[in-house]
Amino acid sequence: MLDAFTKVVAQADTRGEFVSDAQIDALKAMVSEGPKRMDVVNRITSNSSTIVANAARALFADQPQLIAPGGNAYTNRRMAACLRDMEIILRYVTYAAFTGDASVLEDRCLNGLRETYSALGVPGGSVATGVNKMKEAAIAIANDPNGVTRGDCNSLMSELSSYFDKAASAVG
Ligand code: PEB
Repeated sequence: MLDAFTKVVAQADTRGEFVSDAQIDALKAMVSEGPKRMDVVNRITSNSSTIVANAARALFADQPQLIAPGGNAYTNRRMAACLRDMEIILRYVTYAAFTGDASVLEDRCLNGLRETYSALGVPGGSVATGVNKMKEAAIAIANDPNGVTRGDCNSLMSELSSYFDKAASAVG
């Protein structure tokens, strides 16, 4: 598991180079935007149940066959597993946003997930749809300008989107 700093060091060390000015500038910018990043993580974390529940509801409204007899989320056991999976994915997205690096998400959550789903018969495309719904909800909450000092969060939001996109494309 890496964060934005250890990633730069690991890459520089592999090449036997010093950390470059451009890399230092990028990390400096990340530090100066630290409070925004923490706020984003905090907002998503404290709204995680709502994000998961609403995304799941929207997924089942779009794909009612999942909860019909024979569907992959049919029975309480499978429904619970599905909600749990969405929560796990969201949790790892918040870790990636916190550390500013996707490796924790990739190594500990997405690695092998497609194969797990295909072995279980869980439709990966539907999981990807669920992840996209969580992405919309999470960004709406994280980027809500009400009740906070307004600032430019565009680059943080596109970084956050990229973690959801990675998760969706890992299974979809
Ligand atoms: C991944 N998901 C399931 C299992 C595993 C994961 C390992 C099998 C074991 C179990 O049932 O608990 N676990 C999960 C994960 C990590 C992990 C992400 C990362 C670290 O350790 N069914 C649907 C929807 C979708 C879904 C499309 C969006 O119809 C999910 C939710 N996952 C789902 C279901 C099961 C499952 C298991 C229904 C149970 C499948 C079954 O037993 O038939």
